[in-house]
Order: sequence, then structure tokens, then C-alpha cells
Amino acid sequence: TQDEINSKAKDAVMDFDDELVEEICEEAIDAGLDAVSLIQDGLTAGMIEIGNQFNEGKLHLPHVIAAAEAMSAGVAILTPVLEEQGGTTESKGKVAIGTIEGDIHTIGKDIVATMLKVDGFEVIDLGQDVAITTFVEAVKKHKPLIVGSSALMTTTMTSQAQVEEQLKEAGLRDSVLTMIGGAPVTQEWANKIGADIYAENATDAVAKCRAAA
Ligand code: HCB
Repeated sequence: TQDEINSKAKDAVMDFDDELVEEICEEAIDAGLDAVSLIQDGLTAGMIEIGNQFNEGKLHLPHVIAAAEAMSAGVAILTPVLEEQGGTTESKGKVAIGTIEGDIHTIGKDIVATMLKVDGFEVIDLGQDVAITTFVEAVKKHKPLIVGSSALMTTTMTSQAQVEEQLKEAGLRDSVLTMIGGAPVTQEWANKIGADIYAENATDAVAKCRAAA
């Protein structure tokens, strides 16, 4: 069942077992199970647990890297399936998205980007460690409906406020909706800095971008 496979995937990420993660993802595809649930409730659940154990000092950075690699191996197998499910509908609009300055955490941003693509958005992926000015330039150049930033650290989420400020200074703030996300980011933070959309996870991001389109 979905729950069983999600739980196996979670364990395999926590065991840093790339090959087993790949096998489990293939098994899930063959069984016609939900790839989105497998990413969010399986692979991501494992990654979060690894983060907690790292925080508690039970694991070290190489463990986090190994788990991230296992997670990415699974996402790589599931992405084509998601893309197939998406089909080729008319574009719902453009979303420019990147991981904020000083931050190289890309897994969550990549999942959001993939799921938005699958849902019919045209995604402009700005990458990782993206300068605030690059977000502003992307809005100028691509005129997206939404500009999204991802921040995984309390030290980098503050830069999301800079995106708001610099868009205002460039006279572009009213031309675009801003979206923020990442583990330490909350609705309260979005309210505080004046971001239009806070998304807790990729499903939430898709639902909120859809509602805005
Ligand atoms: Co990293 N790291 N890390 N890390 N890392 C965190 C984030 C800590 C919380 C771990 C901890 O201490 N408990 C911590 C940050 C502490 C803080 O807040 N200050 C931390 C640290 C400190 C660091 C380094 C500084 C470690 C060091 O070098 N000493 C370093 C950072 C370097 C830098 O960025 N300049 C570092 C490095 C790494 C890697 C490279 C080993 C690896 C990243 C690999 C990669 O991304 N390619 C990594 C990882 C994997 C993590 C944890 C364990 C998991 C992050 C993750 O991928 N989660 C993380 C612990 C945690 O988050 N609890 C830990 C899974 C994804 C699917 O979830 O939350 O990213 P997500 O995304 C969701 C959601 O937030 C939302 O949708 C996504 C999908 O559902 N979303 C958006 C995300 N972005 C969005 C944008 C939008 O617009 C909308 C929605």
C-alpha cells in the first residue's frame, strides 16, 4: 500500500541507501502508487528526521549529504512520472523560483519547481544562492505571475524581506506576486515581510499558485 511504500522510502533515505530508494520508487511506479505522496510523506519525511537527528548531534554533515543524495536519487526517478501525468495543457503562467542568497539547499525548491511544471506553469528556475538583484532582474525580464524564493536557514530567510524591499525600490512590487517557503518559513513571516503567498510544501505551493493564476 501507499503507507507501506512511503514508510519503506523513509527508512531507505535514513539508511542512506540510494539503490534501495531507487528500487522502492520503481516498485511504487509499477504498482501505480502516488508519486507526490511518496515524495512528501516518504522521502521528505526521512529527510526531515535526518535533519532532526543532525540537530540533536546524533548525525554529522556527511550523513545529511548521504541522505540528501538518496532522496535526490528517488526524486530523479519519480520526476519523469510526474511530468507525464502533467500532460501538455496551456501554460497557467510563469513562475520564477530560486533558493535565496547564501543558501544552497535545493531539494525543496526543485520539488516545488517540478510540481508547478507538472501542473502547467512555465517555471524559470533561477538556481541556488540567488542574489536579491537576480530575483528583481528576473521579474523585469520574464514578467512572471509569481516570483518565489526558498530559504532553509534562519540566517538566510531574512533575505526574503530584501526581495520585497528591492522589488518595491525597482517599482516592480505591484506587477508580481511573491511566494516564500522553506523549512523555517511561516505564514507569520510572510505577513511580517509582506509576501503574498506562503507555501508549506509543494502541494500547497501548487494550490496557491493555481488560485492566483
Ligand atoms: Co542543511 N541545514 N546545511 N544541508 N539541511 C538544515 C536546513 C538545518 C535546519 C539542519 C539543522 O541544523 N537541524 C540547518 C539550518 C539551521 C538554521 O536555520 N540556521 C542546516 C545547516 C546549518 C546547513 C549548513 C550550514 C551545514 C554546514 O555546512 N555546517 C550547510 C548550508 C550551506 C549553505 O546553504 N550555505 C548545509 C548543507 C546541507 C546539504 C548540502 C548537506 C544538504 C542540502 C542538499 C541540497 O539541497 N542539494 C542539506 C540538507 C538536506 C538539510 C536538511 C536535513 C533537509 C532539507 C531538505 O532537503 N528537506 C535540513 C533539515 C530540515 O530542513 N529540517 C538541514 C526536504 C525538502 C523536500 O523540504 O523544506 O526544503 P524543504 O522544502 C519543502 C517546503 O519547505 C516547501 O516545499 C518543499 C517541498 O515540499 N518549499 C517552498 C521549499 N522552498 C519553497 C519555496 C517556495 O517559494 C514555496 C515553497
